[in-house]
Amino acid sequence: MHQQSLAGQWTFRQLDTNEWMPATVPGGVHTDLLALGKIPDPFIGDNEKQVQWIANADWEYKTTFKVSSDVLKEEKQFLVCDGLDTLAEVSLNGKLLGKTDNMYRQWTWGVTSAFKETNELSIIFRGPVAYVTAKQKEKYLRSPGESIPGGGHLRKAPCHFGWDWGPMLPPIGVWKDIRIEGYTTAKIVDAHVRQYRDDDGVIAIGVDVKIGAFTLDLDTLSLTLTLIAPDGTEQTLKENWADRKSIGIVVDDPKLWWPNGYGEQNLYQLKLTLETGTSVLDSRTYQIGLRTIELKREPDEWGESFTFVVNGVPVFAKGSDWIPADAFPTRITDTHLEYLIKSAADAHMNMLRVWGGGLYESESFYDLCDRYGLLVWQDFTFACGIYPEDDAFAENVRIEAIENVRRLRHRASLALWCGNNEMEQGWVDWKWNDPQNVEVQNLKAGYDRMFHHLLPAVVASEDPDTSYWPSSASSGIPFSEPNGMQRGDMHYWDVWHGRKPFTAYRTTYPRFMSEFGFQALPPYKTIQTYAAPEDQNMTSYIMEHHQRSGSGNGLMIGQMTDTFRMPKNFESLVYLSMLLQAEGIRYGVEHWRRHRNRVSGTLIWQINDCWQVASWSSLDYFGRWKALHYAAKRFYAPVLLSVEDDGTRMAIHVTSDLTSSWDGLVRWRLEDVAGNVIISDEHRFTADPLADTPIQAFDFADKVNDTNKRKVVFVAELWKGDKKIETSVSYFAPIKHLALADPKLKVNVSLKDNTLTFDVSVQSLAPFVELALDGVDVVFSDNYFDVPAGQSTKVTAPLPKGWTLEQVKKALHVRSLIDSY
Ligand code: BMA
Repeated sequence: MHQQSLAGQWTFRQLDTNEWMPATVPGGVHTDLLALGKIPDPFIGDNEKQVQWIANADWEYKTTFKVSSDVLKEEKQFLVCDGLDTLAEVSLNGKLLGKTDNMYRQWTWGVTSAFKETNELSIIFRGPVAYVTAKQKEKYLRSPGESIPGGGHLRKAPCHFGWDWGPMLPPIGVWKDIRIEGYTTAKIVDAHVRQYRDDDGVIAIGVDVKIGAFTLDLDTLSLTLTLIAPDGTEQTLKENWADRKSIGIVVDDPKLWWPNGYGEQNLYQLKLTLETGTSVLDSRTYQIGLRTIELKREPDEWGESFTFVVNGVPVFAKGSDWIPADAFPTRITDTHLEYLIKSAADAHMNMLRVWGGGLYESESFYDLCDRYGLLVWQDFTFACGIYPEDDAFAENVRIEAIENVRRLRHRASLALWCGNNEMEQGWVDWKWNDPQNVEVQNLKAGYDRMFHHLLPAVVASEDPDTSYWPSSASSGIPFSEPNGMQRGDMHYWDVWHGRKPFTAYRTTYPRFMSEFGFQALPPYKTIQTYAAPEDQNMTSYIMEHHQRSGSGNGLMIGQMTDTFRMPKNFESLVYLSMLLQAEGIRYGVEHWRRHRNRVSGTLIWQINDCWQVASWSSLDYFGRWKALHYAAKRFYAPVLLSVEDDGTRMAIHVTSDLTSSWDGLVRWRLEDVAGNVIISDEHRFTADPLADTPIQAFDFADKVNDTNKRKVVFVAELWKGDKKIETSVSYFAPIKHLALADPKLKVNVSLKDNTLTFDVSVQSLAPFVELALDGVDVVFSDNYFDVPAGQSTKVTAPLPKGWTLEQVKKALHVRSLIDSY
């Protein structure tokens, strides 16, 4: 077989104009126009509004090419488009090959004998907004309020039409690789890699193969399976194709793959080759991990469990929900993806939910999840709206599902297939259902068919080794209490959308919390990229344009004044918004981890952004860590110290995700903000594996009263040997009422082997110490941390490239809570 990529420099024009302009493929109209300086950057200010016409217009992309002799020598040639976004008409040398209507499908056309010396490939793209607007007039489909209506008519990422964190900029273009493939005799049509194990720990890999043959005599075909172990050792097996439809190999000395925090991410490379004699006809490669993943749902005293069990170990899922990392997907580089996924792993996350309003992600994404040990909960790409119910739509989705399940089912990281985002809740809880309306009832029947029959059937036949879940959130029983606490997963939005205080988290005991969140502004450096100085005000037109969740900025301010004092300026407000988010989510996660026998995981809405915006993300569009991401690194630690504070009562807990018991020491003090100790003690303990261990509980009612409660704090420290691992500070009064004094922050910076150490010490309590370097982004080992009176904390960071220690000292900025007012 031979391939020839057609990616690279093309030309494009707005249809029916004569101005052909240079284009990049894969790419899209917006990014091509932007590169030419024809449109302003839609992410800055409100430029988004000026470019709305683009997705209403039609566009044509064109390339001319010669076919390589290697490809031409093959018996058959195919044009393969891995992704066309979305309504495309593809013509080769003036002849229409076909029309497309699904960005998630791969489109292939036989083009044997269609080539000339020089060939012209043209792809016309119809404006997606014009299309859905017309369709919406024919048949109304409910869509999310923050989006261009009618997106559900098109198999295109729902969030492309806008979301409550995303711009309305539907991309258009060739968004994945495009190439000519040539084959002779036969090709591999499908290969299903599966794992088999017996009770003695013997693991075998089996591959079920489907061959597409152009020649009837298949006796000469052979299949070779090569398995390369993590240490590079190879095992090979060659079989005559005529004898078998599958090929299998017993793995010598198997090395298991584990999620982050539970063991190594051992990965095997598997290569499948189809040959005749000595010539290779086709081949495929797969990265796999040896593991079992089971979604355990068993009746218990609270209802039914919802626990991911990996290699027999019940895992508390710690993670986030993932959205597309750029509103223009072809701009996402592998380097940036790795940075984001490594950031997730660095914060001790072990699961990402690829949310249904976005994409089936790229191969690079899943490669990275495999390597960093992040389990993937994969939604099918449907979210928050109503979709057509006709047969043609269902068939389009069926093919899309088969293709994507086949593409991803071998992945070590793949933990779950899920039907959609929040659509069952829509039908049950959000008044979508209207029993009187026949049209609506047909659409509901369409939902039932799609998510309770069609998609589970695809998963059962194409990937029987992975569980299917109908919707997030769901109880697993169709249309029955989809967002309850007895069974299934839960999305909890009473905090934020429902305006409840963070303490409401402690009233919920989900079996698995797959979404909950609170917004923050992005870091000030990021705001500066979209808001001019005169717009840097929370309720300015531009700041509200970069806020898509209703009155979100007001919500942040409301909750901010419950917790903190009025900030003295805009930069302080940005800092407080990030602290508020970090505090709120910490409060929830610590509670749910303390109840890990009942709650089996928490996924924070959301880890990333697709442009610069106020949102629930912990990493902003540029990947900058908000205070929440640093907090996640602490509250998702394998051994968590937490204090359940309730008035004058303080209960110390240690929650462990380790598989063996852990000996440690807790030191605690009741002291004032200046460090005068009222009472202190220490306690040795053994934390049980995979459990919460209550350590000690106190009621300080006799020591803390209305006169001193704004000065007294409870400090708990977690120690292992002579190493202080974590410090937790709890309060008896709202933080805004604390009688803080200037902490006299001192930072000593030193450098060794390209690692900077910041030794932060204080005289009196400094909550939420923030370190920052002017002019450069660095990820510190910790940030936005508390330093109790008289204490010091060491934080490290890599030395920025080309920087000296002196430069770092000059560029360093430090602040703590008292500096915000
Ligand atoms: C959930 C998500 C998203 C949304 C988020 C915040 O509903 O599934 O649709 O962005 O809440 O509102």
